[in-house]
Amino acid sequence: MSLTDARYMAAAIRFARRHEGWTATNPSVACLIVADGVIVGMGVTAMGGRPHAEPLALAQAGDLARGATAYVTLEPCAHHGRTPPCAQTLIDAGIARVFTAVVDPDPRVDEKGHAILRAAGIEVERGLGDSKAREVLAAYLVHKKLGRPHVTLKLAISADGLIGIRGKGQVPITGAQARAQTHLLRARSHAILVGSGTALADDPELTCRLPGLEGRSPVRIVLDANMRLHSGLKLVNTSNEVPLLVVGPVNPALAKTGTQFIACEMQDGRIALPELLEDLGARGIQSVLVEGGAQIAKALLSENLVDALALFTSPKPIGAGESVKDHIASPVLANDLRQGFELTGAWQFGEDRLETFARNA
Ligand code: AOF
Ligand code: ZN
Repeated sequence: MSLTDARYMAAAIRFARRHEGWTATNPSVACLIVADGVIVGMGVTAMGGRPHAEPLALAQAGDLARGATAYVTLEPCAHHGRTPPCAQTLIDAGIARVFTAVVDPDPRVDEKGHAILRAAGIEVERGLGDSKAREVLAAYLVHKKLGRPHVTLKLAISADGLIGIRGKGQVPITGAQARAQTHLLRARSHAILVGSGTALADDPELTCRLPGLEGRSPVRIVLDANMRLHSGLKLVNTSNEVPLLVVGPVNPALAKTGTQFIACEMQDGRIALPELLEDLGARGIQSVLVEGGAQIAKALLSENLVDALALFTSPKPIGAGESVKDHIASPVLANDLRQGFELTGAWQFGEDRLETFARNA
């Protein structure tokens, strides 16, 4: 495999990001077909999960697929769904070489896709761009392997290491561009999770309000073991437009507004998070964006349930003039990687910096 192969695979991985979060319960996979140094076909798993990437790319390539090379971010499937297996479709189109990044852990595939290709005399190279491809496939892979959603902890941290001031509600920490990016993270997640403390103190909506993506707001989940939520909250008032799922006892006043409830198991007086995540996984929720507060963040971190971090750091301090006992310190800081996370990306949004981390495997 050459540097050029690595670059085509990198392009395929970037293309796969296009539908990330929007193909459930399928992963967003991309396929590039290259003939004589020219990309002749590009496909990404369609919204909703079908068609798969390979037939879309092959349809673009047409006859040019004969003798060409395919770069696929996930092993082509080996099972008959509504369409024949993608491995077979690649063979039928006359593809000569296939590069794949990640083995598909789906028991219907799991190296069978590779085996079908090899049996037809196709040259197969696995593992090209594996770690980058895994970032795009993270939610699918965690859900398949562990049966629970992939958990991203998102925090907006001030220059003095705080995520809020007790009793002050929503203290603006990051600017408009960073907020827009948060809305995109929401739109790409299957659920947003907060504690009732955050729901009450901040009265947030937790929807995606980016133009054109309003319809992509995922279910909002609030941990409310002590029935503290009330019908004056924006979360409750918008529950007809965007689903609200409360983890805790059924509150009849809220149930009337269309709020849904799931029972929770308790552990030492708190909602048992591993069991909750398992329940969410069983509902097909593959990814959760955790948006507060400090208590839930700490609990998830200490139970090793955080798979990725999205840390927005602002250049502005917020603690000056406030009593130190009201400072809510961030449970993690971007310049402190002792928790076993590695940097996966860094961006600047206006004055704010976003750094993303993935838990070391
Ligand atoms: C591919 N290319 O683009 C994707 C694949 O329900 P089905 O029949 O669509 O199959 C779902 C499975 O297909 C999913 O669990 C995963 O194994 C694979 N996803 N495979 O060849 C694709 N998205
Ligand atoms: Zn397929």
